[in-house]
Amino acid sequence: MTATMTVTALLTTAQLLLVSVTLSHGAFSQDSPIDLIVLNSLENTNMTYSTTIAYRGILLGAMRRLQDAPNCFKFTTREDDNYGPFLVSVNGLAGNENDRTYWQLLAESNGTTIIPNVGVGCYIPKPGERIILKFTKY
Ligand code: B12
Ligand SMILES: *[C@@H]1O[C@H](CO)[C@@H](O)[C@H](O)[C@H]1NC(C)=O
Ligand SMILES: *[C@@H]1O[C@H](CO)[C@@H](O)[C@H](O)[C@H]1NC(C)=O
Repeated sequence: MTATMTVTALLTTAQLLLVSVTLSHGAFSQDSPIDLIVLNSLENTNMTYSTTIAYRGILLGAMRRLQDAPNCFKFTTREDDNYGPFLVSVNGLAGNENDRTYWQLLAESNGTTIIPNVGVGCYIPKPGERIILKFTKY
């Protein structure tokens, strides 16, 4: 009898914990699909890749997952003391100071394109957003 009550009490506590975790974190969400467009604005070429993003995950995670998958997407970053990873090259093409070229980060949704004010290590794509890595000049 007492044993049964203890078990019931324990179970209830476990269930309460699960409910409170679910409430504070939202449901245990699955990764969502995300499109990544690599655009070379100087040569007018583009490639679209599909990958997944974790619930409120950073863009860098989706890019690493894509790089590890069997396709041709490759990128390199350089660590900046203040702002984290700076996107140096995509698919072998690197920006450089002499030509004043770089990979710009853009995000497009509902036909509107924004320029995020953080880099790939901090940006959290919204569901349904298309991420554009655009090789361009500054
Ligand atoms: C100039 C500049 C650039 C130039 C740098 C190249 C150059 N040779 O000049 C260019 C145009 C390439 C650039 C790009 C971007 N930038 Co910028 N940039 C600046 C700016 C105006 C001055 C930096 C500087 O020269 N400091 C003086 C030198 C002596 O210090 P430094 O440490 O050597 O500076 C280097 C770093 O700042 C680095 N850098 C510049 N921008 C960024 C962005 C990120 C994410 C990283 C990791 C490093 C980095 O490049 C500088 C030169 O080597 C600052 C704002 C400011 N007033 O400080 C924004 C700033 C640093 N940039 C910012 C951003 C968001 C970007 C972009 C992500 C924008 C985008 N959406 O594409 C991209 C980077 C994309 C990528 N490839 O990863 C933000 C970073 C904020 C944050 N918490 O992440 C800042 C603070 C401006 C803002 N919007 O608030 N940027
Ligand atoms: C991508 O390239 C195709 C042709 O290959 C072109 O029709 C399309 O407009 C390009 N998209 C962007 C965003 O530049
Ligand atoms: C895009 O539109 C949908 C539906 O109108 C909306 O729910 C969503 O928040 C919008 N996205 C952005 C980034 O504004």
